Amino acid sequence: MFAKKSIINKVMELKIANITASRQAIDMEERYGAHNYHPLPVVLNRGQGVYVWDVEGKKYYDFLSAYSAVNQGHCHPRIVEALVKQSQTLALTSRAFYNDALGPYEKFICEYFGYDKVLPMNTGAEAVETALKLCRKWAYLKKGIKENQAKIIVCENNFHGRTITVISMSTDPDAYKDYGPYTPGFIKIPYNDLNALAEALKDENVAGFLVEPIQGEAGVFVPDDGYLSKSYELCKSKNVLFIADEVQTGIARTGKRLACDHENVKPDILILGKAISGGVYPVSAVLADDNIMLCIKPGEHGSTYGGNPIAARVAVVALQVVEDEKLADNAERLGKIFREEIKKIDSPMIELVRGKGLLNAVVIKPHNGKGAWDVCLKMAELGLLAKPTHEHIIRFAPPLVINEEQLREAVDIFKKTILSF
Ligand code: IF1
Repeated sequence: MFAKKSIINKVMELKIANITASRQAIDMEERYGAHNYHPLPVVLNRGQGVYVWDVEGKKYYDFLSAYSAVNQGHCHPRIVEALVKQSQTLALTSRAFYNDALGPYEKFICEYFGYDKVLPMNTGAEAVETALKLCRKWAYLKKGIKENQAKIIVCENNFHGRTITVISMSTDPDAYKDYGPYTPGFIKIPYNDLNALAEALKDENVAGFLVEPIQGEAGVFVPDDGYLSKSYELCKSKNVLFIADEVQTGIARTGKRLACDHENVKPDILILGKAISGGVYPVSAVLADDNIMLCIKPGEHGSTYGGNPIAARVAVVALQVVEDEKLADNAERLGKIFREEIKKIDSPMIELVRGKGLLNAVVIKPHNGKGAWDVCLKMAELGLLAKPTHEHIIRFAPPLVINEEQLREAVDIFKKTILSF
């Protein structure tokens, strides 16, 4: 009897201790960390494949994948091995010298996506900034637009990162308010509107059109079929560069290697980030052919970490894993099942489900005073992590290594949650 009692006490002690551990971690972030996020009250300490665990040892399905940076699954062994091996050999040289990892990576990624050259950076926002600079350079050196007159068309409700120039393109007050003055030279048009694009392209000073093939942050807005290919044609007819931000939609997320592949569009400038490294290291890249890329000369752009040996080795393996494990096909197949199963749930809380591959979102209609945030809290309790964007939209984006059984179990958790309100 005594033994049993002490075991129960031990378990209780452990549980309280661990809850304290969560509380401690949250309080520490609250006290010492900037308050630029409002996370779900979950403290994670382990990730493997489609699963993450919290400090209480509770296991969750991760349906955010660090905003599509962990497409290959958490801590993929082959990618981690590349990270560890290179970090114990040569971590950073700066580009003042050559290193033996960058060339092979550049060759690999250029052949993988079919471009002459790559400019390696670290974060998605840096890659977007690089693409903007490249487009402007090309405008002055090749298109003949007058100095400082180049304009770039962007879409309303875009999300391309958090730097001052990037938020100068934003139409979301949360992203730009009280950060002015803003970088000039951007024309904002409605997304998925070819007439608006054709109208904006009448301006002779337009150098480029920057677009997300699917607007992720806006709430997974999938444009009409043909929008990308027709936009591309319109740009070509006006000698304007088509620039695709595939930071979130790329690397097999939407069921193809790139979201542009659904319409056989080859962007003039391709922007990649996030899952290019499988989530183990910040890696981003800008790809273009020589007539554009060689407009930037030595000393005209760069970054301390851009193209470092660790990023180079990690990215090669992370991209190889996407091919070897056929992640695009898996995303295509399981994405269809996800949307079909969600549509079968009969609930006044589900307005609609939309997406492509395993980049999906469910629009929640508040019910009995409960909304998307409450759904996410309840799903977390039941072992499924997802987060709302723009109040009523929940994005569902699991690692692309998920299998059908795991996907169906996660859908069941969502269903149980919705029907519980
Ligand atoms: C956050 C979401 C937000 C991106 C696209 C460039 C970047 C992103 C299409 C910049 C980054 C991240 C940023 C992160 C949350 C997440 C995100 F859309 F994925 F959900 F914010 F909108 N282009 N998206 O989606 O890449 O500099 O972050 O590496 O800022 O909270 P980054």
